[in-house]
Amino acid sequence: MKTFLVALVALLLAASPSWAEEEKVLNVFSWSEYIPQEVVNGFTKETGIKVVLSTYESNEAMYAKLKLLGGKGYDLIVPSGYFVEVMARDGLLAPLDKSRITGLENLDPLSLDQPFDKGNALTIPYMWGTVGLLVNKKAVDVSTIKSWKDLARPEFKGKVLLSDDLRDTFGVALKALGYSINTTNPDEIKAAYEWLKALKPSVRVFDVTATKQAFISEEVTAGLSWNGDAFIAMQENPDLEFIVPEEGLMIWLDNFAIPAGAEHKENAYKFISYLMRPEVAKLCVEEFNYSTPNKAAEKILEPEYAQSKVIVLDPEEMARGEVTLDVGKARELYEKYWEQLKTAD
Ligand code: SPD
Repeated sequence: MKTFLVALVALLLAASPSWAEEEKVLNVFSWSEYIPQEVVNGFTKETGIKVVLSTYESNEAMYAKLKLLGGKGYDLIVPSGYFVEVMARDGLLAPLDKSRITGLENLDPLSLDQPFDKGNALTIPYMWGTVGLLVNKKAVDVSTIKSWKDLARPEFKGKVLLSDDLRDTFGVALKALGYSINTTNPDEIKAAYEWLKALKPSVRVFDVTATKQAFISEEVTAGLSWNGDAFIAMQENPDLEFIVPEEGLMIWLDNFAIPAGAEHKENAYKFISYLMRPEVAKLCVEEFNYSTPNKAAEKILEPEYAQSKVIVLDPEEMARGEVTLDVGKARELYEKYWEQLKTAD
């Protein structure tokens, strides 16, 4: 009888995560160059939870992998807002128990309750940023660069960098043509494809992994850049300038989410809470130079970051910008043209 009771208690403990202490592991699947190693180490030191950090380079790649794994295999992911709805529709995200997360009061209320996740039922904002034009002053008089259309200028022929991020690159073409970056109109999407195809002889590379290096080494002289990469590249090469085109910047918001099949949800809540601390969010900004929705962190940034218009955007520029949103079924059309563009001569 005694043996039976011991076995029963052991079985119940193993079956119920609220009774049993979770295994001290957290499997994080994040964009590369996004969560500082110092932050990961600090979290492990404090909690004893080992973080296994795997990285991806695009929402599309992260989504394809999660779908393949049926929402299992990872405990925390960082989708951009425009992919949250896609993943929620597929049942890939777990509802959040926000009572398990501390520090949410540090977040800018403007970053919460976004259209892609009303009430933050599934996501908590991590970082946000922009896509702008990065140009080398040695190639051109930068005061004459005003528009996304200027990427087609002859001075940049063979030296243009386009992002290997589908929505960012289509966004540029749509903006150049005067359309919304979130259009679902097939004619406008086709026109954007044609615009990009015509630009292709000028394009040196489609890239997201080595963008900074390509600009710093001057392998490219103009192109798209996320603000964080632009900040770092400009520090290394003072001939580079980040330009806000007259059509406005593209804006994205990346968020923490817990996959539906996550096995270490408690650890994920602990990690999110750790990242909500102002001094930790500050480290993230100062290492990767994106913008933070953490208002308490923004207040304690070192002056070189706090005063940078690349990191802390002017409210006017923000208002002129356009946020990348889910385009529903039209995503398939974008993906079809994207494949054609990459393979076109
Ligand atoms: N190095 C991390 C960059 C994260 C960028 N995420 C947003 C992409 C928007 N298309």
